[in-house]
Formats: sequence, C-alpha cells, structure tokens
Amino acid sequence: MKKRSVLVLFHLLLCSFYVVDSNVESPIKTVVVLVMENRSFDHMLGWLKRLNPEIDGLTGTESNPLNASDPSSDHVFVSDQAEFVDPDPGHSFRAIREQVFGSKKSVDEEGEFEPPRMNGFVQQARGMNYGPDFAERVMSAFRPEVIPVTTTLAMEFAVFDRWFASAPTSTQPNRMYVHSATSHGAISNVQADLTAGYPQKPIFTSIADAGLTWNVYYQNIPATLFFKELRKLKNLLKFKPYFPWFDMDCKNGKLANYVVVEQRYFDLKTEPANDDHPSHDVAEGQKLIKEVYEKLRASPQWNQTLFLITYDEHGGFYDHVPTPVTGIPNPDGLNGSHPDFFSFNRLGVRVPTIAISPWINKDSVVHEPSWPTATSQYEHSSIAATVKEIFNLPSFLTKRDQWAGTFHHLFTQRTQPRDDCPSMLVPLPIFSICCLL
Ligand SMILES: *[C@@H]1O[C@H](CO)[C@@H](O)[C@@H](O)[C@H]1NC(C)=O
Ligand SMILES: *[C@@H]1O[C@H](CO)[C@@H](O)[C@H](O)[C@H]1NC(C)=O
Ligand SMILES: *[C@@H]1O[C@H](CO)[C@@H](O)[C@H](O)[C@H]1NC(C)=O
Ligand SMILES: *[C@@H]1O[C@H](CO)[C@@H](O)[C@H](O)[C@H]1NC(C)=O
Repeated sequence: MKKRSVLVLFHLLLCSFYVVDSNVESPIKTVVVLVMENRSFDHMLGWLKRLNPEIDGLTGTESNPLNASDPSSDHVFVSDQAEFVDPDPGHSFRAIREQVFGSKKSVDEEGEFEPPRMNGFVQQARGMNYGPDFAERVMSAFRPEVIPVTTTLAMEFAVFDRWFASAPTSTQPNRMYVHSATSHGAISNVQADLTAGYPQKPIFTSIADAGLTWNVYYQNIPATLFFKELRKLKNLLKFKPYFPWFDMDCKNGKLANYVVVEQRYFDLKTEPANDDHPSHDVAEGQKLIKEVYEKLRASPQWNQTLFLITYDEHGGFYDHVPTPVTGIPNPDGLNGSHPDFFSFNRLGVRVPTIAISPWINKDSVVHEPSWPTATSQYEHSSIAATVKEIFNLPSFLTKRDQWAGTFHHLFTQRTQPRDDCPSMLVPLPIFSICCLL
C-alpha cells in the first residue's frame, strides 16, 4: 500500500515535470495584429501557387456557373486580372449563403448542411446589377507581382492556406471574433449595438489580468472600441494615435505584449483609406503593411515579435475551398436572429493570413490543423487561442477559441531567430490603376 502511494507520487512528480517541460517559455513576447478588410484567400494569394505549388491556390480551372441551379449554364472562370480599385461585392450573411451554397434558402441553418459547393459567387454578383463585368471582377485574383509586399511576406514567412472567417458574414462580427472569440450573437453590423458596445470579455482583459500589457494604435476610429470593456477610463491611454506613437514605440523597444494596429477605414482625399476594403485602393494597404513590417523589423524587439496579418472576411470575392460546416462549436450559446436565424455552427469563407516572425522558417505553408480536436480549423479565434499559449494565460474566452487550431509550433522549430529576414520590402511596381488613368 505504502509502496504504491510512493509510486503514484513519483508518477505525479514526473507528470508535473512533463507539464512544465511542455510549457517551455515562448520566444514570442510581442504579438502585433493587423486585420485588413474584405478579401478572399484566392483573390489575394490564389496565384501564389505559381511560385509555391504546395499552396492550395488557383490553377485556372476554377469556375462558377451563371446560374448555380443550372450546371449547363455558361461558366465564368477565375482570372489573374484583379485591379487595385475594385467595386464592392456582396458580403452580408444572405449574400454569403448564396455564394457558398449556390442558393438563398435558409432552412439549413440549424441542422445538417449540404457541403458548400462554392458555386454561387457569379450568380450572387450578377444579382447585384452592377453591370456585365461585375461577375468577372468577383472571380478575379491578383498576380503575385501586383501585390509585392503581401507576396514577399507570404514567401518569407508562413502563409496559412486553411484560415477562415469565424462567421459567414460581414466585418464587425468577424472583427469581434479576432479579439474575443465570439460576436456575442451578432451576424451583421448593427449600428445601434456597435454604438452601445458589446459586453463579452476580450483578450485584452485576459492579457491585463495576467499582468501583461496591450496597446491599440489607431488612425481614425478604433474598431476595438466596440468592446464595452475597453471604454473604461483605465483603458483610455492604451489607445494611441498611430502617428507618431507606433514608430516611436518600435524604435524605443516600448511595444506592449499584445498590440493592435488599426488602419484608416475612411477614404479621405488627402489620406486615402488603407484597409484594402473595396473600393479602397489595395496599393494603400500594401503601403501600410510595408510600413508596419519595416518598423517592427528595425525594432530592438524584433527577435521576440510575431506580426500577424489577416483579413476580417472575404468581401464577396470567390474562393474555391468549401467553408467548414462540421463540428464547429457555438462560442457562448448565443444565436443570431438578424436578418436570419444562425447558431454560429459554420465558418465563413477562407481569407489570407500571414504569420511573420524571425522564429518562422522561410517558405512555411500551414495547412489544416489536427488539434486540439479532429474538426478544429484555423479561424480568427485561433489568434486568442495561440496568444493564450504564448503567454500561458489561465483560461479560454469561449468554446470557440478552445476549439480553434493553434500555431505556436511555428515558433519552436528553431533554436535561434533568423538573421536573414528582409529589412526593406520591395516598393510597389505601380501605384494604382486610377493614378495611371
Ligand atoms: C466590409 O464591407 C462592408 C460593406 O461594404 C463595409 O461596411 C465595411 O466597412 C467592411 N466591413 C464592414 C463594416 O462590414
Ligand atoms: C436557373 O436554373 C433553374 C433550373 O434550371 C431555373 O429554374 C431558373 O429559372 C434559372 N434561373 C434564372 C435566373 O435563369
Ligand atoms: C536577433 O537575432 C539575430 C540572430 O541571433 C541577431 O543576429 C540579431 O542581432 C538580433 N537582433 C536584435 C535586434 O536583437
Ligand atoms: C441557439 O440555437 C440552438 C440550436 O437551435 C439551441 O439549441 C439553443 O437553445 C439556442 N440558444 C438560445 C440562447 O436560444
């Protein structure tokens, strides 16, 4: 009996050593998140497959019928002719349902789903009556050389080819998932609710509770203020104007543990929007990404930094990868009701995501995760889930980040940070179609 308890004790001791060992300190001390707007993976990075065949991108054979219920109708094929200034395709809950399922019916929101065939993008675009070319714009994608900043970062560091928007709907619900692993039941951008503020606990609170620091660098209005929690007086000084603070804090090694860079969402004549949201100029988005990267790269904190770029949602642009519909947990039991019932049990369309750090090997491509559950996927809640691993935070935010794939393994493959990361990114080849006209 006594011998046995000694054995048990010994075993427990070993286990605790093992646990301690598997929680080795992360090399990452600063996580910088930049969420661009409204572009699908294939639209931005699909043709990167030409440079790296391992990427699940476009081959040129992908197409959509004019009428999703009639396979014999004419097809519009993908092209590599995306332009800097695009019109704004549909990306509301209903538009996306038609894009991924090829039909407008809503009867399936509770039960089993038919596998999405991603065959309604053209039909939905034509229904918007934006003229005969609009469907072709939705099926178009950028050639890698047209967006050299994104291309270089994707090739130098890690590109995810299975990262989805958290909910098949518009911007604000997805932006909330980025920092709180739920939209608190929202499936549209409801102005009144956004103004009143959302009550869920964001990752900023977990960070602060653990004695760590955070900052938001904003250019016009910070979207992170949609979290009620962040409006508290004690958080006021954590919001800093991007100019000049981001540059100064990078130079002085003063970046916080969790950093959010927010772009200009409003298009002004003197300061064009730079969030990549159609019809904003993607060239402006390229300039912002280049600037943030180069400032981080030159910072004394570079060797402990992760810079994550993702897109809130696909913005109505075609993507060929079926959106996941199995095993996806509702984060907090809340359902959406406007414009339709939705229980947050399927993901949105695939979006571009790039992880940048000197701890990441060149040319990394990250496919579907196989943890923490068999159905886990990379989606915006993967940011909170991975931040929890990086900083050893005690608890998850919702059932969704508990389920989402994590990518901390990207930082544990090397013993030293790389010293060959580019310090400058190639300038844009052309500024924008509109400037040339
Ligand atoms: C993506 O597109 C929508 C619709 O154009 C627009 O409102 C955006 O600002 C962006 N995100 C949001 C706010 O939905
Ligand atoms: C699409 O095809 C279906 C099935 O053939 C047909 O019933 C429907 O009228 C077509 N829709 C349009 C807009 O042509
Ligand atoms: C980062 O690490 C690399 C490789 O060890 C080293 O060459 C470089 O000087 C370090 N940079 C900074 C800013 O500490
Ligand atoms: C949300 O919808 C699910 C599935 O229909 C249901 O089981 C659950 O009770 C609903 N939650 C609330 C709070 O109404």
